[in-house]
Amino acid sequence: MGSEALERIAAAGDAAALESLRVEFLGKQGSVSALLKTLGKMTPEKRQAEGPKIHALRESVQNALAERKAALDAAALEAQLASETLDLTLPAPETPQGSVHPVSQVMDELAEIFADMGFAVATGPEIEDDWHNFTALNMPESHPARAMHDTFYLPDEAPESGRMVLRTHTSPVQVRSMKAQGAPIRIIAPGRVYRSDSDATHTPMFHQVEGLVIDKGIHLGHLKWTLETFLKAFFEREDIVLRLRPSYFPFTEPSVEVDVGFAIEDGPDGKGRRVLGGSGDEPGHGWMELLGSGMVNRRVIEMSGLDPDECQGFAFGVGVDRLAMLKYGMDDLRAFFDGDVRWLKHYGFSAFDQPTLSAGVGARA
Ligand code: 2NL
Repeated sequence: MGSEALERIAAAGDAAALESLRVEFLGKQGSVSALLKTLGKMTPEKRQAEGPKIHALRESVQNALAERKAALDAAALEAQLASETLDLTLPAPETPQGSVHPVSQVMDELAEIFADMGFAVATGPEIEDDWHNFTALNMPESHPARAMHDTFYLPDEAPESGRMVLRTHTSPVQVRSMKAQGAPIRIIAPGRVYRSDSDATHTPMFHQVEGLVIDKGIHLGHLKWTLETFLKAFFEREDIVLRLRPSYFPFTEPSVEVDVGFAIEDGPDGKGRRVLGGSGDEPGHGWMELLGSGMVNRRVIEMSGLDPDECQGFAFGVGVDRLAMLKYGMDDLRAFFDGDVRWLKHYGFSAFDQPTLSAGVGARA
């Protein structure tokens, strides 16, 4: 049986054939295994005579299998090398390119503009406790403004530490900054916020940036200058005109809504387009509501551990997605979160886009 087995192993055409031979000879039911089992039933004399031959047979079959496997592997590698040629003169295959998302781009621009005015970027948790998201902002349990926030509440697992929510604004980040660092403060808090709201102009997750300044003697004039300087730098136009309207937020007093003047210009499709700039009071112009702001309510300063007779401040909040739409001309908010790369390309975002405001605030004429 020995030489026939070795010949068949040497002739095995591929790895599968070789494996079935291994099973045939050395497997549990294999013929060589069967021979080995007969040793147990032999007389000691016979075993002494037959044992070495049977063991030698097993060894030669094992060696033949290993040898054939090495030869087949080498042949396979040889064939692969022969078939794979590399033409270094061909152009490299195109790799799919991602892009900077407009929301990221705008957040980078905001950080750069406000950095020029001495603001740091602050971040905080998106899952907040009820106190930081509402109570510290002068919105106690029964406050009607809470209902306006369409809050996502988390399952009430530890009621003693208060309900947890997906933050409805980035204000809690600023509350945490006031508590942690005290006055003076100059920060912006950009990030994701969540409200249970979904239609053409509202997504349940959206992006907000809030700003907070706390120091001695801060007044509405500082607020107006800061917002005007920011909007001129962001929209890259010197003719941005602001209109401040009295409003109400529980966390600011007084509260002001900020409108920006716009003109109607002919778009590429012949339709009228709103273009920010100029006074909204001119004929054919109008005012667009852009952001909310105000002087930080003294109750909020107090609850954040500061003395409202020592320091004052202003705060503002604006939607980042909306800023992106106004600057880059997208008209449907929902497309922001569809993840379609063609949409990014359509609006001209490339992987190598950088914030374009490196000239700095006030560097333009
Ligand atoms: C809006 C209005 C606003 C604030 C946000 C704020 C934060 C603290 C204290 C006081 Cl810690 N105020 N934030 C103030 C006024 C308006 O957002 O309509 N945003 C889209």
